Amino acid sequence: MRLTEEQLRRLDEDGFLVLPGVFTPEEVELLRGEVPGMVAEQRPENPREAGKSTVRNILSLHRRNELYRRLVSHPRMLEAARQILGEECYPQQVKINLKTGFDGGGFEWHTDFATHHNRDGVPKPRALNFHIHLDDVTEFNGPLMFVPGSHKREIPLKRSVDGEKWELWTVPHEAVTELVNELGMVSAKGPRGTLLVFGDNLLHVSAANVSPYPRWIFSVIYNPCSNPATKDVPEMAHERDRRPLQSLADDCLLQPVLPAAA
Ligand SMILES: O=C(O)CCC(=O)C(=O)O
Repeated sequence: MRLTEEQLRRLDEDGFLVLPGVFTPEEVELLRGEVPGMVAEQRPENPREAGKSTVRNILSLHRRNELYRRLVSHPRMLEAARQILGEECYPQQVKINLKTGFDGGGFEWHTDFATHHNRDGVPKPRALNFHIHLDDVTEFNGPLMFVPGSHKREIPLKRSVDGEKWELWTVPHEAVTELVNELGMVSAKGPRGTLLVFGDNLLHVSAANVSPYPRWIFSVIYNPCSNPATKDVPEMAHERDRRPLQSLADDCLLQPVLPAAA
């Protein structure tokens, strides 16, 4: 998928895009069908909500599941990422944030680059976050909220922890207040199949899910091959295979998944 000039202009100006209907109901159903089996697995790539047994996110999906391996190379995301970046990229991190009804915690105010740089040693804020709504995301189940234009500002940081133990660099509330007063906030709502694209320096947040409804969002972070991590972090946090991704066919999710050869 190629973005229009207008979409590229909005991404540059606002720092994000919300594109409904990029993935079809049939594709989303297939992707959703793979989730319960992965959530049930007991493995370090399924970190829990702080102090709870509820799984917060499921990571390294492209290494665990054939459909998600295809999804990271889907042309509706990968070609748009290459168009924006102007170069080849690798999937830095691949996950679903489950934000389970009643139990799913929020994500503090942050920019992704702060963590990518300080924790992973990524040199430049060039990575792009592509999200797909696997549930209808409404005002009730904890949508992401963006501060448009914040990616062009200098933002102070502090080190904190997300979920059980993940390092997350957040933004002090005084700085958030100033930026939100000036630039406002946009809530990234949209039905299943909506695609969000946002850059590494965009200030964002999401609240806890106090509704009964889950809020599954798939996320792949595409980082240019010329901008790899320089620190040694677990593979589920930052992919070690930094070879360029190759696009698959547009109908790749609809093709049968054959049983692995014995
Ligand atoms: O899933 C969420 O609510 C937040 C995700 C997020 O902050 C991120 O992907 O950087």
